[in-house]
Amino acid sequence: MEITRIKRQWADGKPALNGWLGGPSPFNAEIMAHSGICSVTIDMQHGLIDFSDAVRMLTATKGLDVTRIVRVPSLDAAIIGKVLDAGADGVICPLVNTPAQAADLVAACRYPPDGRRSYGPFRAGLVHGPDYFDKARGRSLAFAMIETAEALENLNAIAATPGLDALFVGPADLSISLGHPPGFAPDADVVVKAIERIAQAAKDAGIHAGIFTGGPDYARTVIGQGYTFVTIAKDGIVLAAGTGAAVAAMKDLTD
Ligand code: 3PY
Ligand code: MG
Repeated sequence: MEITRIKRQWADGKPALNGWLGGPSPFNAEIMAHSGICSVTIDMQHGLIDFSDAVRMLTATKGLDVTRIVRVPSLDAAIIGKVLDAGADGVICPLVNTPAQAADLVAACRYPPDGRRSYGPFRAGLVHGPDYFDKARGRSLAFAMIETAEALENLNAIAATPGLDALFVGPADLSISLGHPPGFAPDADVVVKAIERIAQAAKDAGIHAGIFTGGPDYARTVIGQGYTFVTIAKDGIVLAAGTGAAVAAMKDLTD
């Protein structure tokens, strides 16, 4: 699998569906990776996941045709390098607010001369092959999260960052930054317009636009706006909803 599944979807002109993992569970990662989803994102920012958990989650999905992304806790070249060395196919970086930060993100993801990533692909070299150095540029995806009013002011300059693959919207942070309650299917006009603008800015810059959604309904709306990487399921939400529905279906016997 030299070309990641996300890139194959994109090459076919189709959106990539992403599953989100916040729990530190290799087995849940494996279950999600078997679901037919195109990619999984291991969330080290708000998830309960540290680096050792992330490594175990990456190894649990080995050999499956699913792209493995890690959302790092912050814009920090050290952790970005570590998750790529551990075999991640890409990085989502929160709170990228300026073109300088976007350039730092790309630099952390790319080996010289394209960036400043240090060489030492301990596990990536094992699973992606001894020619990983040559393949890394084609494999590793860099997503810059647009989730503040400041990022919106700098939107076109961020999108134009050489080497950046995609913008990724955090609708909850974007909403609160614009003065509205957090949510994963925002309906405040200013937020809706901003989300449309972000898709357009990505398109104008020739890169992709991704977003976290609460589920398929809103995902369809944003795909219609041009989003090509769409989180449609999250471990905690799916588990709670599925269990809650089963409990509700038994209510006549239990209440
Ligand atoms: C947000 O909505 O702010 C996010 O970061 C989603 O993960
Ligand atoms: Mg956020």
